[in-house]
Amino acid sequence: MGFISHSLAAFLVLAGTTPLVSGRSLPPRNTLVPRGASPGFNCEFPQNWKPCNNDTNRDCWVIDPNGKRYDINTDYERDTPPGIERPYSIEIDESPFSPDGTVKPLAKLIDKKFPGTLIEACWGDTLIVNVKNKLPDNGTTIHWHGVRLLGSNEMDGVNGVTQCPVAQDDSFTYKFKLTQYGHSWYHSHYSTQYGDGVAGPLLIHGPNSANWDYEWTPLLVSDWLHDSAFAAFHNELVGPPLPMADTILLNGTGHFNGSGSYFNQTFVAGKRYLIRIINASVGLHFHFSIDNHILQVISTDFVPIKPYNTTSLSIGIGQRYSVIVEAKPDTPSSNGKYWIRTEYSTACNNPINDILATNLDRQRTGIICYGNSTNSTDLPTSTRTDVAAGCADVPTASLQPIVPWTIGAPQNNITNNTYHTGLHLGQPFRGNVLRWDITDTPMFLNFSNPTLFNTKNTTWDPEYAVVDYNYTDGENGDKFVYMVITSGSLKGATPAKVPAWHPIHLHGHDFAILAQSSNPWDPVTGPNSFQPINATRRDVAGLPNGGYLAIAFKPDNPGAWLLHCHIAWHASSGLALQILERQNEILLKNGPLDQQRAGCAKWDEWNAIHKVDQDDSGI
Ligand SMILES: *[C@@H]1O[C@H](CO)[C@@H](O)[C@H](O)[C@H]1NC(C)=O
Ligand SMILES: *[C@@H]1O[C@H](CO)[C@@H](O)[C@H](O)[C@H]1NC(C)=O
Ligand SMILES: *[C@@H]1O[C@H](CO)[C@@H](O)[C@H](O)[C@H]1NC(C)=O
Ligand SMILES: *[C@@H]1O[C@H](CO)[C@@H](O)[C@H](O)[C@H]1NC(C)=O
Ligand SMILES: *[C@@H]1O[C@H](CO)[C@@H](O)[C@H](O)[C@H]1NC(C)=O
Ligand SMILES: *[C@@H]1O[C@H](CO)[C@@H](O)[C@H](O)[C@H]1NC(C)=O
Ligand SMILES: *[C@@H]1O[C@H](CO)[C@@H](O)[C@H](O)[C@H]1NC(C)=O
Ligand SMILES: *[C@@H]1O[C@H](CO)[C@@H](O)[C@H](O)[C@H]1NC(C)=O
Ligand SMILES: *[C@@H]1O[C@H](CO)[C@@H](O)[C@H](O)[C@H]1NC(C)=O
Ligand SMILES: *[C@@H]1O[C@H](CO)[C@@H](O)[C@H](O)[C@H]1NC(C)=O
Ligand SMILES: *[C@@H]1O[C@H](CO)[C@@H](O)[C@H](O)[C@H]1NC(C)=O
Ligand SMILES: *[C@@H]1O[C@H](CO)[C@@H](O)[C@H](O)[C@H]1NC(C)=O
Ligand SMILES: [Cu+2]
Repeated sequence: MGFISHSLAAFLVLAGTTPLVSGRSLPPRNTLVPRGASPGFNCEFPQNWKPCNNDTNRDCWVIDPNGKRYDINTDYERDTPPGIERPYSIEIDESPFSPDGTVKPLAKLIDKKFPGTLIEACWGDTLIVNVKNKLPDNGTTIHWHGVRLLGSNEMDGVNGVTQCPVAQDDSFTYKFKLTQYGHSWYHSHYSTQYGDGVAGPLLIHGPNSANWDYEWTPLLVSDWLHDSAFAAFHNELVGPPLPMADTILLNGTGHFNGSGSYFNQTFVAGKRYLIRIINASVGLHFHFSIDNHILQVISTDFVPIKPYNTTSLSIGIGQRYSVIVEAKPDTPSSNGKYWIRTEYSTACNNPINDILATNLDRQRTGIICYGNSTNSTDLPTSTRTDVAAGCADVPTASLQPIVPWTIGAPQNNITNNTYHTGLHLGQPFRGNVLRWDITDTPMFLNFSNPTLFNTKNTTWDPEYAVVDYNYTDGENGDKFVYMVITSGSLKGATPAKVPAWHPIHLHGHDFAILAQSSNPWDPVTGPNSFQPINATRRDVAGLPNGGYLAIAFKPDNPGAWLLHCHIAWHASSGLALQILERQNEILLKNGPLDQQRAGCAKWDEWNAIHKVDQDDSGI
């Protein structure tokens, strides 16, 4: 494993140099080479723009010729620095893979790797990613988790909503501007396919709210199944037993039954490391910690926050955190090695009859080595730090955005926009099985008929779970809509739905968390619990078991946007809806969908022969 942070020369700012870009002649531009960037990568700015990010000023990014700063205090929803186009090309293929020493026969990989190729860009750049499908038995799509895609709903990568699945040997080119910075991941939205390996890290360089010396590339923490996720999903419908993870991977490395290996990295005494964590699981909620080290948390999803310190982080599926970890000042005691722990919450994910659950040692996935301890094969002798327990997100009080939203009263009627998630006992749906839902009809999409082909509709197939959000964000872009999502049904109402913990993810927007409560929702008193001031803002938040989650977002992005549980089994079962935002404006902004139409023709042709067996929502 490469020690990226150490192998690169000191941080560089090259003013006024002409970058060598083959086939393009550019005027001289300023460049900034992020310390942990891949070899040859740099951020580019127009001449006369001055990069200002360095070891002692991580909060600054670039200063324009008039002296205007683009920094951690910039409202990036209004101001983005100019960037360049970043072309990438990735290929999705199926092959046996054994990241933990045991072969998974039907692994589906991006560029033959898991995690897939790091896609790296800078704040303000435009990403252009060509995705080729080489899978023998599946279609595919790529979704850009948490990316705003302002005005680019058709690039969201959701089959049945924004496009058809990409057929075998066909490709699709995603193109969109990056107005946010930080890290995330990209993954397939074709049923449970990302659980078989179709996921990779996304890094958008930009400022940070605290200083650090070295940065690591983003780390996917993921559950891993040796069986195919498609087979495992069948258990979600007909189980118990429900789908079960065999092991946990940290940056694609894990161990199982005595084989496999540990992720490892070195720390130099006294240095500060920026570590970027992503929960890329299909079913597990993690508690991340490093024995005897403090995590200084500086971002929630794509949103920079006021730094706060903790000994462990509770991370729901789809959530991301950036943390700065300061290495101990001198050669440490123990044997110079410390465990990185990625323990999963049994409280969030029961019942799991998993040998993982009985053994916390199995949930240690990484090692930090100090100094010459790198040269020994000994395992760490460090002991467990104070690690969070139970099933809950990090309390919102700890997660205060650097640039808060000012959230006024809702323009919608909350009663009309309250949704009850759950499983209707005694009410089987498609396949004569119980399914999770949020609109009383479990989602079930037709791969061949994406919502974006139906934007003239006035009525909708209930299985598309479309909810109409024909609201505006107002002249100043500061008007909000609220949504209340409950776990189980309304207080006292029948028939009851089975409640559970669900990490709720919204596409195309960040949302503010107005309330996140384990009390049952009460429509009369519930709104009194809303706390809109400096509210935590992100794109995934946990819905407490039996409680409610209230969110606010700006309806500023016309399109059809999923809101779904990020437990892949639940989303596939049906726990999803589509927010149809400003229907009249969708196609006007997005153009004729030529690429989608050509892709659908290829898909229909392929599927006419292969006839995929769709037993899930499709997402
Ligand atoms: C460190 O990681 C590398 C790459 O995964 C692996 O080859 C090596 O065995 C690991 N070392 C230890 C001590 O686990
Ligand atoms: C870092 O940037 C600040 C402000 O731009 C500047 O004053 C300082 O000299 C720079 N430090 C280094 C080490 O380049
Ligand atoms: C996807 O591929 C797997 C094999 O890897 C197959 O079992 C499954 O039926 C396929 N599903 C769909 C919906 O294409
Ligand atoms: C994660 O794995 C990738 C691929 O093996 C490697 O390039 C990267 O350096 C690793 N990240 C860290 C922080 O070790
Ligand atoms: C938080 O942790 C950082 C990094 O370890 C440290 O520099 C800082 O002093 C800590 N802050 C508080 C308030 O403990
Ligand atoms: C590890 O061992 C190698 C080869 O023996 C040596 O060159 C290197 O300096 C050692 N590293 C440390 C950190 O002691
Ligand atoms: C590391 O260095 C210390 C002090 O120089 C020495 O006592 C120890 O044996 C070394 N450990 C390894 C694994 O080389
Ligand atoms: C909100 O909608 C509900 C249900 O349609 C209705 O009973 C209620 O009067 C509405 N409230 C307001 C303030 O319009
Ligand atoms: C939503 O609330 C408004 C009034 O607040 C009401 O006129 C409308 O009929 C409600 N819509 C639904 C779908 O209940
Ligand atoms: C759109 O409306 C048409 C005509 O009513 C209907 O056949 C079709 O199913 C609708 N599309 C969706 C996705 O609901
Ligand atoms: C949405 O609202 C606008 C006015 O804000 C109205 O002109 C338009 O007809 C509405 N569209 C739908 C589909 O209801
Ligand atoms: C909200 O955040 C702003 C900006 O950081 C800060 O000035 C203000 O004191 C905070 N207000 C509350 C109530 O925390
Ligand atoms: Cu769920």
